Amino acid sequence: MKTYMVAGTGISGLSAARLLLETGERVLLYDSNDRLDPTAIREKCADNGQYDTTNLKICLGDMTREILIEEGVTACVMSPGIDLTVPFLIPVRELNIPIIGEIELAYCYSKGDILAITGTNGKTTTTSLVGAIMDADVKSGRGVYDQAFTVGNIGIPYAQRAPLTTDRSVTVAEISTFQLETATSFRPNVSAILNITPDHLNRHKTMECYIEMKEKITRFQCEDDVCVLNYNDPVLREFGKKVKTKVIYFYSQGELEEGVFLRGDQIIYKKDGVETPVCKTNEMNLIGTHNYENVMAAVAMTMAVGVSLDTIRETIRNFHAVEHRIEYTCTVNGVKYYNDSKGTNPDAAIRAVLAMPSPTVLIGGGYDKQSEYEEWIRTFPGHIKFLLLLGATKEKIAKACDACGFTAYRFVDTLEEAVKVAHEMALPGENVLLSPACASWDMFDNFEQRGRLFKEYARALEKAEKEAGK
Ligand code: UMA
Repeated sequence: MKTYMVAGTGISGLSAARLLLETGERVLLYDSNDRLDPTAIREKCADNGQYDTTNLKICLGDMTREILIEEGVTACVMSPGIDLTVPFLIPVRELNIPIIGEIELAYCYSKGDILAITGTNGKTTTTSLVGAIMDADVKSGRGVYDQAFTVGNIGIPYAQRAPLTTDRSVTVAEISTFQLETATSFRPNVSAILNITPDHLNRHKTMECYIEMKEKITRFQCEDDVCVLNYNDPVLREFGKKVKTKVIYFYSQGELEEGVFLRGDQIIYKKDGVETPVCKTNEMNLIGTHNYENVMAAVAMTMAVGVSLDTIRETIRNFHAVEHRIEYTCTVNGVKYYNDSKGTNPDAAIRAVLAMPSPTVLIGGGYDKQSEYEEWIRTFPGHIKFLLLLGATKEKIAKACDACGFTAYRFVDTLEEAVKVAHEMALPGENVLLSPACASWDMFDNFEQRGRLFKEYARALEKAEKEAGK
């Protein structure tokens, strides 16, 4: 029996701890937040008695060399949200205790094929679509796999599903750079890098480090594996020349000799000189070029593992936008409300701005990831009639607005106030869009909570309108 220190008591840490306890290891579950309640953590980990927590010890606050030695810690499993420069890792490194991430741990206990998706934007949509295609492949009974699992940054920790995988299963994983940082052997059979634009620079420091982290998804892949890359992204187009795996490009701006591309409104898969039409963009429920790219990446990945074109086609046609991604919420007084809480960086938020069909009141601002906002603001003319700013970045964004000559903005203190003011400002036929271009951690637990609250406030307006008999 070995002792693992599992750092972080969020969903990754709890899942990693359960996996280790199930496999007979001892777990020191650690969180630097000493205000947490150890009894509540133990109960959560036990999950209504489903897991035996006899070999679980909980430790909060400071981590010391003495504790690590006393507990006999032999490996440290990190949750992705924890920065690798945190002080508690100093004694861990001094004692030469190996540090891995929850993804790496899960991978070590996982069987079957793995399709892994990374990229700054579109990861969740692409992962959901690939997951849906693999589910349909399994359901068809004539497919390549017996079981499919969708895991990772999308919200279901890989460690939660890894023990269920088999030689005949496939795991579709959304992988963030935070998760790649602590990967030491993670080898997907098919990887995809959708795009790379500046994000999380407060953690990765430079764009070079961030790119290196994204490219790490291919680091342990072999020649027989596949890497799917966006030909429209100059960094990825170049990267395709040096990667040792087979490369399949997808491209929304022109045609390819081989790969998946858009000709007019038709997505085409081309291999060995043979062109196969996949589907038309107007047959899909997703809108915007960025979404067509996500679909093309999904086509490339699932064709690479031999899923039938009929299954791929039918799933694409039935697929809907994921929650918090330009998600239509309701209409109040002729104004459409869209929740794009997952627009957590300027690039993602630009896509939402460009997708708005008529003048829009935008709600932006949030946790400071040291992003630059000028490019986002420059897309406003013709789309955004007013910007309501909240959160830690509101002043920084206001300065960027002034520098770009965009003056139609004002500050609000809460999301509820933002929705109220937006409601007063938007005219029938216009839109209200929550697409903050920032993470949520300054005011909310996560972007999901922020998005759900936005929808709650918008729906309360809708209800009030109905009750008033309008
Ligand atoms: N903690 C410490 N010390 C620290 C910092 C944090 O002990 O210095 C503790 C906190 O007190 C807390 C725990 O760590 O108890 C939180 O761990 P976590 O932030 O890794 O959160 P999880 O709940 O495990 O969720 C993580 C991902 N979160 C992050 O990467 C920030 C989730 O991605 C992911 O869905 C989940 O694992 C399952 O894989 C969310 C996310 O925002 C959606 N991801 C970023 C993004 O998409 O931009 C990368």
